[in-house]
Amino acid sequence: MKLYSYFRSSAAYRVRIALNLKGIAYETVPIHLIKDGGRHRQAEYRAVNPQMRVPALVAPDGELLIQSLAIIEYLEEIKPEPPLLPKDPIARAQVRALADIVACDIHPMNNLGSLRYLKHELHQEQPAIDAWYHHWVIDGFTSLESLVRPGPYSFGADVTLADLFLIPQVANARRLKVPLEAFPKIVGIETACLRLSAFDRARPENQPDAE
Ligand SMILES: N[C@@H](CCC(=O)N[C@@H](CS)C(=O)NCC(=O)O)C(=O)O
Repeated sequence: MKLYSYFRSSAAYRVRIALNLKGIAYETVPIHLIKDGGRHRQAEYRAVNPQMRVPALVAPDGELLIQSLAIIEYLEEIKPEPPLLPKDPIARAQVRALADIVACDIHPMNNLGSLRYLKHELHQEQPAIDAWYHHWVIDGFTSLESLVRPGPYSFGADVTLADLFLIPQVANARRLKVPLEAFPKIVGIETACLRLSAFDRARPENQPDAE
């Protein structure tokens, strides 16, 4: 498989963890989100993914898949082991809810395009943009800190979809210097996950395009 990725993209990081956990070999195609005004916005990548975002995955039959959750669900369907969701329907919905807090409520507020809009179209200064970023991470993490199960992972003894979404968001929060002292459970989950090779190999600093 071929993964269009950027080392710092938390959405691509989710997919990298899933590919590693499932033991699926893949080739990284780096798309630099900053250089040349963002290479994801240039015609060559727009022809690949009209949404002009990463990640995008080329499946073995050549079909292109976009959106990290859709890609991860595809990987789960073609390679169910190890499972990323529990068997019980209620538990599955609860795990998905944890992942959705990151995917739907934190990340869209803070992704590159949203922050660029605040800066270039709404003419906000960097301190205001940083405050916006911190606000949405703290808001989401406050909910997650109450909702996660006794560890070591977000939903208990097994790694789930919830961890694939949480750990990349924590990495971004650290990079943007969001204080994490109020979130000891989340930090504990991060420590447990990063001990696993599948998570460690997916980290931004371990990518071929890392700077
Ligand atoms: N919901 C999408 C989000 C994808 C996304 O926003 N990716 C970011 C990098 S983490 C991106 O490509 N941003 C480019 C931009 O906003 O211009 C997913 O889960 O795949």
